[in-house]
Amino acid sequence: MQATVLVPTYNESTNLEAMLRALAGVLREGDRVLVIDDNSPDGTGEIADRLAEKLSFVEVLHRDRKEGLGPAYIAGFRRVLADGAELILEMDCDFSHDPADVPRLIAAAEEGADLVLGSRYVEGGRVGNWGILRRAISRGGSLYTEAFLRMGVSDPTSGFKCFRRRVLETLDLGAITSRGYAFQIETTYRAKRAGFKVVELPITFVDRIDGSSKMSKAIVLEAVWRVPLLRLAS
Ligand SMILES: Nc1nc2c(ncn2[C@@H]2O[C@H](COP(=O)(O)OP(=O)(O)OP(=O)(O)O)[C@@H](O)[C@H]2O)c(=O)[nH]1
Ligand SMILES: [Mg+2]
Repeated sequence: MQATVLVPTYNESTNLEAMLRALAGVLREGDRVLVIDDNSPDGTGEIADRLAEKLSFVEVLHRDRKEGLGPAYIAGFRRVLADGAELILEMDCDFSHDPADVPRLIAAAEEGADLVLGSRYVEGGRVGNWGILRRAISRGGSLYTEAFLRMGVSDPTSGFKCFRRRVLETLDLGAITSRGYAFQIETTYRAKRAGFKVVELPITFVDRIDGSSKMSKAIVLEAVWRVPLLRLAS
């Protein structure tokens, strides 16, 4: 199945080239990468264009401004669905997600999962070098989400995912308005509710080494108020 990896970027000039080269080493003939850049002030968009000229598996989607991960991914989903992608992956550009895990996510989808989650909190999963506060937010977020949504998912905020095309075709992308962590929770919740098979695979997640975090209080608060409301969503 043809796979396209979506890599959203905002100020990832120090990471992008290394990430694309790492993906080149694990993707198969015909697989593609779409970089979704929100007009990064550090020039990531121009670096992406330059790399796309050299690397034939890379394309770039430029957006005018930063609106959060959710709208960036929705724009990316629409683009790659139109281009015929069969498997659509989400992945951060900061090496928190190991490119070496990409083939395992793809394989699990090819073996029958509709949505594969790279999970820190299933048996065999791990979080490296994160401070106590980030660990607590992430763990607390998972427990909070499970308390309201009862999805049976250990790591609902994970941003390392692989969707089968039919999942994204079925979800009403226009109805998804979450921007941060809530976006990851919402897409998985909607997929589960539509009856799709969700599988979690253990991953080791590490903190970024280069560049700066875009995590904010607003992103956490958005998840806090949105999660209970998801149950009411159409
Ligand atoms: N296009 C786009 N990409 C974004 C936006 N916000 C974050 N990203 C990218 O999404 C990925 C995850 O963002 P991070 O900054 O790592 O956020 P995080 O993983 O929540 O936080 P840290 O791991 O602490 O850095 C990275 O590749 C970012 O560059 C955005 O508004 N638009
Ligand atoms: Mg990150």
